[in-house]
Amino acid sequence: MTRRYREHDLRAVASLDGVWDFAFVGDVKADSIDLNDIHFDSVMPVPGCFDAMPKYAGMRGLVAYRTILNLAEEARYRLVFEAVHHWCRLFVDKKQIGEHSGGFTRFDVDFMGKPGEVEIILLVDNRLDNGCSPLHLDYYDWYHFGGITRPVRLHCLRQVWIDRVRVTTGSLDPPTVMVQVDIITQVVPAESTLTIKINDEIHILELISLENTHSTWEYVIPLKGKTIWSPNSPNLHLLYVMLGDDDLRVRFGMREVRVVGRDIHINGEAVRLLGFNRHEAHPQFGHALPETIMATDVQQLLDLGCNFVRGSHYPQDSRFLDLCDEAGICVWVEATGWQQTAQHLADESYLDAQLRNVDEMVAMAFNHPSVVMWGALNEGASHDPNCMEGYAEVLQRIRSLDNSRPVTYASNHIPDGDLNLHLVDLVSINAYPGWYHGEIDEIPKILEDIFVQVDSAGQGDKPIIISEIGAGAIPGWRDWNATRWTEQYQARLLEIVIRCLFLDNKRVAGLAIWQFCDIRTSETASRILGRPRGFNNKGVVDEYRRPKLAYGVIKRLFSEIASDERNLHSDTSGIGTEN
Ligand code: ADA
Repeated sequence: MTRRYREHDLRAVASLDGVWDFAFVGDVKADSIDLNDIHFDSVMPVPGCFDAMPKYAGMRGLVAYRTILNLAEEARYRLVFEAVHHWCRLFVDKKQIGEHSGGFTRFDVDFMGKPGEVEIILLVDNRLDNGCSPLHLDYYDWYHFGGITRPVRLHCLRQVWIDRVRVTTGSLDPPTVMVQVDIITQVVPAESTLTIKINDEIHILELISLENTHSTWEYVIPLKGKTIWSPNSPNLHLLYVMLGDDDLRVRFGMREVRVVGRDIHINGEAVRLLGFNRHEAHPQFGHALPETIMATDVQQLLDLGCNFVRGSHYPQDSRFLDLCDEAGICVWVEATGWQQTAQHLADESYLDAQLRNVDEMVAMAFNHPSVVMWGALNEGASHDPNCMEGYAEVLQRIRSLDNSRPVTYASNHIPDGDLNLHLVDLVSINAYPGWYHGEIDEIPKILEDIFVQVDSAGQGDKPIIISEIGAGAIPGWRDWNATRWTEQYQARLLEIVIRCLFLDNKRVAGLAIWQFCDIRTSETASRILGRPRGFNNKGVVDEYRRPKLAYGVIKRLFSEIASDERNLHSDTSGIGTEN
């Protein structure tokens, strides 16, 4: 797994990426499987989506992955999976050691190993079955690819190890960070020397006594002279923790994200967030995007003049967030889900899965400075009184894990009475004027009506983000009548939307166009019949990242807005200097 910095110098960590043995087992229950009967007659790349490969395209069922490890010593080993879709059960030498439900999030499983070869088998299930993967449901508007979709690593742990490090900006003036080091020890009491370095300068060096198996050590570290992170100057720093013969390096950026009236402030300055919704999907790779595609996406987002991306509708790959940290692209990271109903939120197993997904989302993305807000419950039934408890529980869970970032959800119930807007720091609205409702010349009026609704709901003092808006365009389809589905219509609609939101009036704090790239949608007839080609065609690039007509329009307009903002700043910065 290629993170953009080395996470460990002392701890032995091996990448298990490569080609594993593979078998498509079929439409059977995992409990009914005898591992000895599995015939591994195929191979599969890891990371990868088996159902994005021609041989298994479109197939759903139970599959099996196998690899052989060669362990050097007797120790506690930790298998770290960045994501498996969407359910898996793990075996070491045919002994079950763990299980995980839900794709898009990191999880780990430990086992005690002895020197020599061990066999790892993963049973993986990509079926859209509430039984084993409540968050992956067939009515969603994206194709749920399956497999070991992100990198896998094998850690060798010592008696005492660093389990997690969190870095939070304390203040910018004077610059300080708060560092929390979670430590686990197999033996108590224990003593160990803890060292914390930032950019190779030692800030903490102390002998610590560990009285409990799990403990968290907190430090406030002054960082005079250290540069801060912002979209225009994405400065990053490396924090290295050493604990006896274990270690962990994390990368962070010092910055503050605040909601101030109707604006979003980063480091005390109002920012206009301009960008897109982005699915992690590609016809050839499914959800298992190689770094090439991630880098291509970031290059194009920057080329378009974006400083913002909403990871719709699930937690994003850490490698993509690394690239956003470096590019200064602000990210809305969102828990997995789509148009949840009261029934979902009242279902204990669903809510448990959603809360666990939130826990894993925050744990994975916590230290990334590019992550400027958390989201969840995309277009859930937030107008239904029966959902209010579920909304409060999910959004409160996020806040309990991180109170340093604003929290929101994308609502498509603003005109018809959203009941949960009091729970968010900023109001996010999904609206499709000129596509699903109204005609293109009615867009300004429809948007204005939505803002009036926000005001009358008593939420007008909060920032507004248009979290989805757009139109479909079949790649390459241009026609003299330029109606819906043509590239001309999409370009024209987005021009009207962007002018209305940012050049004619400046009510909103941000925009995430729906969407960056075309994606395959769910295969159910009810979904696919409304999706030409079986794709959601609202991308401004197609699924292979080839630009449509709208690409050039957006690039021009985002650049116009940026120069407008610069002039505005230079004008205001000039105020008072003329006598
Ligand atoms: C909704 C949903 C998106 C997508 C979009 C569309 O806003 O949040 O995931 O389905 O509609 O294309 O209709």
